[in-house]
Amino acid sequence: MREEELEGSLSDAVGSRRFDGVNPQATGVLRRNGLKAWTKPAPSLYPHQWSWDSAFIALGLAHVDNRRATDEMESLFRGQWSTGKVPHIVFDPEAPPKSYFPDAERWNSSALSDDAPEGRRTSGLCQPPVHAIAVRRIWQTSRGKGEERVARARTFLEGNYRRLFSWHRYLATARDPEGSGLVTIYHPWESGTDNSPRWDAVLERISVGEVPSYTRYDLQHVSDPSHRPTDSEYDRFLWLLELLKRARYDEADIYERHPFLVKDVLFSAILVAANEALLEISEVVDAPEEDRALIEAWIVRGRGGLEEQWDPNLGLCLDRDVLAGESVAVRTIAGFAPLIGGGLDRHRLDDLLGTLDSQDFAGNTDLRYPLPPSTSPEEPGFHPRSYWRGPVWPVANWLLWWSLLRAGESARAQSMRRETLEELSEGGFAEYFEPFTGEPLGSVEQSWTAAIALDMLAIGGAD
Ligand code: 2M8
Repeated sequence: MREEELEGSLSDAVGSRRFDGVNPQATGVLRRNGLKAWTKPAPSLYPHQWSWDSAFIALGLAHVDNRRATDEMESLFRGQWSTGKVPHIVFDPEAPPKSYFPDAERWNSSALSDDAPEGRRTSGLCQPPVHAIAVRRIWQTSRGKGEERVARARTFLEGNYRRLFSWHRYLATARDPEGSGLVTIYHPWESGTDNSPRWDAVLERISVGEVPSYTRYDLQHVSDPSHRPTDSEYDRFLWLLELLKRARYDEADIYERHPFLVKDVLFSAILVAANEALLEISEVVDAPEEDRALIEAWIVRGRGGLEEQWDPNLGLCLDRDVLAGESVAVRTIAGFAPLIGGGLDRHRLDDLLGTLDSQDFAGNTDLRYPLPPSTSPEEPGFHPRSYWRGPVWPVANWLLWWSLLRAGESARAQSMRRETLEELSEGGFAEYFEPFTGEPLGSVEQSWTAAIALDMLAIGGAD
């Protein structure tokens, strides 16, 4: 199904009987996590504004409160750097002290870089660019809701188009000096799948230098430390942060000497899908023809880059370790990147669906629900309770569900939607779930889990 048809089903959004209770509960989670103009990713584990969480939150809010959805995005964009980078965290100066580490002081980005925004404290990294997809959803949900609301949405699009364009241009240039179509990340935090075994080999190669002492606060907010990354992973995360600070967050400097440079296929595929959304937004705001030509070229280049990383043996797309000059052969949900990037021929689509349905992922017979674990249970680095090493993440299900819809795979998409909503009905809006038992793990009341449920419910389907 193409995005326009998907949009058609949005307007008749028939809330399904079976999941009647989910909508008010999800709305309640977003209301409780909401601050004045933006929403915390979780009640206490994440007390600041996170980039891709905010985009998913806006996508969900678009169905229940358009004004809050636009505020969410505008508030995040106030943290944008002059290079176009949208930082992965915008810090809340009013967050309780000692509630999250690394904090604004540790990043120290406004003192170290002239590119950092004025009046806002942010991290120095970025995260996958879901934002244009959310902005398009805000536009779509305003349609048919009266002239005033459409006019307000159009003004919002006009006010934010340049920000989105410069964000995507930053990714296509500073993060892809090779012109490969693939985005280079500098840190596992940029991928959003922080402790995934995708990064193990690269991290292993890095010798950790002296890291100023630190205290982790994240472990206070989960029932068991095994849900979160280990201390040794944190030492590596913090060491990479020290190196980025030494480079004063300067892109050229980082590219020259940083030990973690990886072409992230999931990030890159999200950029392709976001560029499709940006192309539609550019038409609404009547952007210059040269912008549109560039966006179209980024889409073609991005899809080409993903195809280059296809691994026929694993039936997945693989990240590329830039410094080692080789692909990272680990089976994780990131391998479905070409499905998210879209525009596939039948042959490649069938390859991916075969892998999705296999014992490696959603076809694994021991699963509580037929939903893909973040890392394949067949991988040596798999861990069913540890964060991005195996648990099922509803937000990842959303990405695959939405991509299946766009690919015209409606039966599979329906199943992904139904099973995700079943899992949430049973386990609540947890951050992630144990794949074999369905036990909720990580934070409770995770905002993006609630947000994707709202989007799935609004787009509807036969349950
Ligand atoms: C997780 O990442 C943060 C660091 O950015 C953390 O663990 O402290 C990831 O799941 C990331 O994808 C997400 O954006 C963030 C907030 O939900 O939490």
